[in-house]
Amino acid sequence: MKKAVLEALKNSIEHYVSGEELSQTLGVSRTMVWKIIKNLREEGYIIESSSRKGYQLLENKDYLSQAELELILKKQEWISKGYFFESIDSTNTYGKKLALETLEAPLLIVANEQTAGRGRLGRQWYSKSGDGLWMSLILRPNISPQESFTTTLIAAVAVAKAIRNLYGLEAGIKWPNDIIVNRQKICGILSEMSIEWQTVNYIVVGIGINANHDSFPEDIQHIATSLKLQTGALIERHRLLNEILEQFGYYFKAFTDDVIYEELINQYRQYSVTIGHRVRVIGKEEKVGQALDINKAGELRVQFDDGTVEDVYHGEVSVRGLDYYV
Ligand code: BT5
Repeated sequence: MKKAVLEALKNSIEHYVSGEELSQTLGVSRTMVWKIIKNLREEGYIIESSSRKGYQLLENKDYLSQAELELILKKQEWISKGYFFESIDSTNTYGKKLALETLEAPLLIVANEQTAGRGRLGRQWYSKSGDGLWMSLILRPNISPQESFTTTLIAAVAVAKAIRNLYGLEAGIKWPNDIIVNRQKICGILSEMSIEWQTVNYIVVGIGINANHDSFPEDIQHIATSLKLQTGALIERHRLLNEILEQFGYYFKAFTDDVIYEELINQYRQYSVTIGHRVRVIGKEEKVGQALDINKAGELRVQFDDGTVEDVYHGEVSVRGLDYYV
């Protein structure tokens, strides 16, 4: 019912809808309508009311809620179900738990705050309440573990494209999993998978985007930025979420469609701020060279200064750009 009221308010955004009309079209009492409006306000929606004219939802605000998620999923039919949390430890951790309970997929998890957001290799992900878009998708593509990097490619291209489309910023991809704007990190991606009998059982793709942060903790302030800091405007996270899912849904076909896969990898190359640049590869030893390309498995081809050429696997190394991002 909450979704229906929200939908009705959104359909006549910035115009009043009378309580009478809402109660008649939805078949509930006016008191019930009032209770739902009260509840939506508690979730952060700015709804004006007038005893004569009814209710109106104000545009250009940043909304995230379960009802909002359901409205988005009406448009994103490729996702089976969505879960919204005001606060959670980590959407990826929850995703892994959920993947053990149900075979349904794709599923979407979104949180307003993470209390134990995770990066790769046990690193922390700063996930303050209300400021970011913290989300995970549970996917069950029928692929081998070797093909799993495609999910990270899809997520990276989807986020970079969404940021370019909505805000006109030149979002770039730092191999393998960071999205950067003006040389600073605006988004990180964490893909985790479960393998059984040499096939992928499920993949949880976590995406964290800094949206409305005005500042960051001292230890990351030199590397992190947010969409608000870059655009100077409030970011409507529900719009951003919808655009990312729109792009993700398109490239999700890359698992089964070779043409889309080619398109995906070419788009990744085009957005890459690593390919064509000097890099320091930090594995068992540290080596410096020139990043040449990525291959179909998502490995980075590097020509080291000693003349050797190697395909570097993302799980094993850290890469620092020497003439670009830190
Ligand atoms: C990542 O790891 O960049 C992956 C981050 C994935 C976060 C999402 S949020 C939804 C889902 N649920 C989770 O629990 N995680 C995923 P990595 O490449 O290891 O980078 C981590 C490093 O980035 C840290 O060590 C910090 O230096 C830096 N960092 C931490 N928080 C940041 C932030 N909010 N913005 C920019 N940089 C940050």
